[in-house]
Amino acid sequence: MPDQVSPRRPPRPAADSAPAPGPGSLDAMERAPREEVERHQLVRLRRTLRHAYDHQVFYRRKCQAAGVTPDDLRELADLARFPFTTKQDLRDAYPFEALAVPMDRVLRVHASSGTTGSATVVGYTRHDLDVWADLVARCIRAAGGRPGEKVHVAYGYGLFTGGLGAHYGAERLGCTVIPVSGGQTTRQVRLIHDLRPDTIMVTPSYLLAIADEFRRQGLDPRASSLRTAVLGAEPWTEDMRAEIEDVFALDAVDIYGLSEVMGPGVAGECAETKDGLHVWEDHFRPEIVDPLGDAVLGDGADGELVLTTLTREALPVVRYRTRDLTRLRPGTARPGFRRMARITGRSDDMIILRGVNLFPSQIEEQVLRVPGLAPHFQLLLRRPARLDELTVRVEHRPDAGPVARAAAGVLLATAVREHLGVAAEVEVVAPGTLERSVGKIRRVVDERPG
Ligand code: DLL
Repeated sequence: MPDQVSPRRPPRPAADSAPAPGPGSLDAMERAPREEVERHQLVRLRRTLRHAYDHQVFYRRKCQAAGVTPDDLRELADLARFPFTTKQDLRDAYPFEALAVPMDRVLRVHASSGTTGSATVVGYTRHDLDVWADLVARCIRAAGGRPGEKVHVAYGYGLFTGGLGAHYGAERLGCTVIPVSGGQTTRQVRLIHDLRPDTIMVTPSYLLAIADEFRRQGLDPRASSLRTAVLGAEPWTEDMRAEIEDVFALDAVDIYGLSEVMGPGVAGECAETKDGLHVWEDHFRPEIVDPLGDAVLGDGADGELVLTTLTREALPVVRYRTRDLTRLRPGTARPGFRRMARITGRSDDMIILRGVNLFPSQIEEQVLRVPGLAPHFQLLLRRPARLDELTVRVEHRPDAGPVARAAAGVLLATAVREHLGVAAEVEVVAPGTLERSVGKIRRVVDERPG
């Protein structure tokens, strides 16, 4: 069955070298200078504030309490005077209270999983679905995908926005979609082998599980047809990018989004620079604020990402507190849009261990730097006596012998202590011991009482 295609494949044409405007070339806003993007933002922001104020009862009440009306927005900086929207606001509006259009204009709903509380429902008009497809198409094209290619979608289909969001974006770009959804890993590998997709859209953790399954079936992932992976929905690191690119011989790029604001496609990374995600600022206005307060921090500062939608009809959100931690930098491959650094984690994923703040992504970085360790790990939090204890349970690579395994455990514990400032127990376990996720991975198992 193995067909040894060379992993070195001819480069695709650059997106902006396409001769005429069309699905394969950059659209006008992707080429626009910063001033033009901001001019659009101001017009669209005024419209959004008016729409939210007039049609979302909860947001109007918040504005009234803060003493502002949409007319108070004269320039973009005035946005800082408006109240935030929180996850709790949307929960309180469950299921449909936050909708700003009559239900008969809502063509689809999605919902967040509700793992950190009750679910929130989001709705889309035809126009919202159109914009969403355009923006995911932008992300796939920025990642290297081109019209006429095949895209394997292994994000879950259903209320989760990953599967259908990726699906319609790939179609919009003019690709052939293979709508597999998550799970049934044996079949994922069979389909990749037989249908020969160019691009895969999946969570990074599940792509690693797919790589394991390739090897289990005696297939070399590097010999697969895949050239691009568009990965998101959970935090991942530069070291993980290097691992995935090496395992599959492809370009792995980041895609970001959240259901409350749209779904995947709020921001996407460009394959030619791989330097963070350009926020599609013709449709979203990002800000960085103090995660513990309300102050807006300048570009370049680390903080919580706050997003305002600029074109959504069914569910406009003004200054939504994402809890995702990142920073903003000027654009590179798309100079009119700012870039966000890859998300280090969510403020609510942060582990506070004996006073030290820690994100699972920081452990991931250390794990991937230790020879002999596989990128499969779990963090166990326990409180056997009065103090919290952290155990990193991590798989060794199949080819690591007993000496390498023992050394790897010691190396990881030392690296975690030296780089992150916490003492952690390390348990090195056999390949395949830890449960694989088929969607978003849960890294932390919290066994502390209460
Ligand atoms: O995860 C949408 C999505 C699907 C994005 C597929 C990308 C690809 P939610 O289920 O609402 O929506 O979860 C949103 O996931 O606030 C982040 O904490 C996290 N997240 C999403 N993309 C990334 C990423 C989708 N590229 C939450 N890096 C967000 C890190 C991400 N975290």
